Amino acid sequence: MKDKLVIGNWKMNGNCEENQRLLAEALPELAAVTGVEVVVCPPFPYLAQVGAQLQGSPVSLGAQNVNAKERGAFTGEVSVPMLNDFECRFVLVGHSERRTLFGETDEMVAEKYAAALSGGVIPVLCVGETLEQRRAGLAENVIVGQLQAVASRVGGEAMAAGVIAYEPLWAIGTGESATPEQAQQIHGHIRQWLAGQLPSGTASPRLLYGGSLKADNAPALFAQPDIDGGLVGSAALEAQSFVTICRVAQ
Ligand code: G2H
Repeated sequence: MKDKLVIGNWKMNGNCEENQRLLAEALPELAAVTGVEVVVCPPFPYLAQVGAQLQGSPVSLGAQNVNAKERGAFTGEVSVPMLNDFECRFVLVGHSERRTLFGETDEMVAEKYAAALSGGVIPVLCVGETLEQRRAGLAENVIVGQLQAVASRVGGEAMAAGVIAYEPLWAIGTGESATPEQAQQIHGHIRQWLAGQLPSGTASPRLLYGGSLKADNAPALFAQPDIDGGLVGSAALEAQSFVTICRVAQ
């Protein structure tokens, strides 16, 4: 069985001093966490700083976004080869903030997923429904549509090489996480969909829950059979909260 995976998504937070302090407090404690792969995703300008501080620790570096093109006239964008230069092991693709605030479509997300995979960076595909979609009984359809868009681009089998993060939009940054039952229901559905894509015997990718994941709700969420870890936002900015979440995943 694959290790659990906990990813801290710092979003547009931190500065040189805060990053240094956060990691100085968290890393010694994270060194004692076993059976859990831990990743932090700082903003682009801090990849070098954070990468240097992670040297010799078991924590990996990730990025929050990437452009699907390798190079060229794309002002303000960052490519997969650039992430390789900083030894980013993971990259988030299709986070709901990218989709809703920056107009990323399913097709763009699929291109990013494909580019990351072919460049050797593990894509963490974020999917999730709005509250309106959930109320209309469309949550599962929306999520399968988001997954299908990527599978159509890279082939169903390539879904095994990434990670999937279920983040219901109504739970993101609201302090209101999905209940363990709600999360498990969607995770179970995703697992079933994956089984239809992957050749039998292929290990399923890890399925993370994200959306107001905190030290106090992590135990019940991580106890669900199809939740293999978490994508943590605001709680990843506080060393003890993040360490506790990683410990709970053990
Ligand atoms: C969802 C999550 C991390 P938060 O966006 O990706 O953030 O834990 O603050 O809801």
